[in-house]
Amino acid sequence: MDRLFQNHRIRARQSLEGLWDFGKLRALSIDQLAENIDYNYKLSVPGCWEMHPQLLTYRGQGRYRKSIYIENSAHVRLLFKGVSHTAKVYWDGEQIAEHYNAYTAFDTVIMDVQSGVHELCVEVDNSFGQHSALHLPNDYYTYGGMIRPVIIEILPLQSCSIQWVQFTPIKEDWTTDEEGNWQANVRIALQSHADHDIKGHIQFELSPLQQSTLWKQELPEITLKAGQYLEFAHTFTFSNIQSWSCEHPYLYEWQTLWYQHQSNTIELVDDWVERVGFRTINTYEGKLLLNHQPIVLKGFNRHEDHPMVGASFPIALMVQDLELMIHTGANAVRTSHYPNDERFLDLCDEYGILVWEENHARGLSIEDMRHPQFIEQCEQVNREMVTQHYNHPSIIIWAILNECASDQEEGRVHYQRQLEQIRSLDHSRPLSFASHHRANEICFDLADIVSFNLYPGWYGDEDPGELCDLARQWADQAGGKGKPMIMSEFGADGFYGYRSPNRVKGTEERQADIIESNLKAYTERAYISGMFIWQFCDCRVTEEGIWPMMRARTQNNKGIVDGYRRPKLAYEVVTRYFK
Ligand code: ADA
Repeated sequence: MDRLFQNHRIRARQSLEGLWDFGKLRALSIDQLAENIDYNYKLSVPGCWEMHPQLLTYRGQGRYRKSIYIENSAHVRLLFKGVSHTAKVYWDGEQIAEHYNAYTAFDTVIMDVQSGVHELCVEVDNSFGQHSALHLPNDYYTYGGMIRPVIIEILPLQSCSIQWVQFTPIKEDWTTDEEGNWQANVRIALQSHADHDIKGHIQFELSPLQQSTLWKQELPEITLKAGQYLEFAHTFTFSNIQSWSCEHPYLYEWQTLWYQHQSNTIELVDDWVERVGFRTINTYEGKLLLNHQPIVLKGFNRHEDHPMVGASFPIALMVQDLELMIHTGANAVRTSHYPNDERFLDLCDEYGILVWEENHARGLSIEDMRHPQFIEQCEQVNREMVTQHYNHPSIIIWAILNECASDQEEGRVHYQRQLEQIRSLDHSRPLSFASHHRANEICFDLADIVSFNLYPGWYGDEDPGELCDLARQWADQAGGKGKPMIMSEFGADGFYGYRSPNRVKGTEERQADIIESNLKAYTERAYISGMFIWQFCDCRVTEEGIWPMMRARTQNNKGIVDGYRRPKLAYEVVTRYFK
């Protein structure tokens, strides 16, 4: 399934996980594909096609096919949690949806589906080219396929469905917390699928996990016109609440229920369950405050990549990554450089791991940012990332545009526009971006937290402490004064198993030395609010572009564990500092 808990108990839904037919598509031109396809392969969904022995390096287009049986006529919702990079969805041969970007979800509703067998096809394209501003040859691999879960839902014909629910915990006063008093602002959206007016009411319920309901409230009856979309918001007050923190990641279930009123009956027709946590996150006088207390983030940059599964992680491997991180004493992870699989975020909520989640953009030059679709594609990812992952208490920072052109006026326009866009979608979390522009950075005034990617000891031989103090000065001079500072990347190559007393670059010893000198400097400095090691695990890089020439074994080898999660020497060093 797509979540780690039952996020619907009333709505009928099923995972479309399994073997799908798959055929490569031959491109006749950029927009035209050869029509006749031989479905020569069977591929697992979710999955990356590179895991198939005959498609190990396939970059291009392909079509997936599956037969779907619908028992009774209904509206059908299809939910794709991640198709890499682009998807065109066909139902009985007719195109019904299109989506760009591997790392955010999309859905589509097919109205009035008759009972019987139907054909669902998904055309997937992981090629680079003019259609794509964000997926480029890069220092990580972008796989092909339906890499995250696909879900089918059955929506009753004359009814409405809950579209989304946003839960924002609020605590105005931390001085008198004995009663566990909290508020929450709750926004929801309803969509009628009926062809006439329908009446009903919403009920909200709050329950600690696996326990009976703590609080419930029924809203007054409303009428929805045929096909009407309706959004509304309420603020509620609760007592006896346990707050969510790293040490006690206390989660509640927030249920939203739609009861439909017929002439003499009231029927529970749709539901939406979220797991929520009561916590606040903000910045104050150079500190990052979680529940009003200063916190220092200690963690890793992590690519969703594994030699056995590519970017399509089963839960067991997500748990393994988190356990390895937690064992070092880490309390945070940065989802470099794209929004992550939501099940990983569910796990972070449960484990109390704090998340810096960022949009999908790495190392774009000003020329890349001039791509005609750059604005639209970025804003779409931002909107989908924030609205889809809004309720995760673990996410405490939204970030954008890693190492892009934030040193130029033309680039600044994009930083400003995107940060404003995210603020308009969510004003409850601080914003940041990771910069490598040192003294030339010009966008720190736009963010809430200043963040530096610096590699002392690896790309240069500066002293990490001196460089860090200098970075604080650069930030202060460039509009970042009074803002918390995070070392968002530092690290070094270390080839797993390459050990040598000469400790040359590339040995596990040298990697451990460099990481140690960085960690020593940052943990000693009170003005540092966070540090993210580059990186958790080695990852594959694209064969296109400069990358194979820059990266031995066509991998970024800076993981403190290798691709198979075997710890390098640096792992123990990190454990000493983080613990
Ligand atoms: C960067 C970048 C990472 C990675 C790293 C490195 O600063 O943000 O994606 O490329 O450098 O390994 O050099």
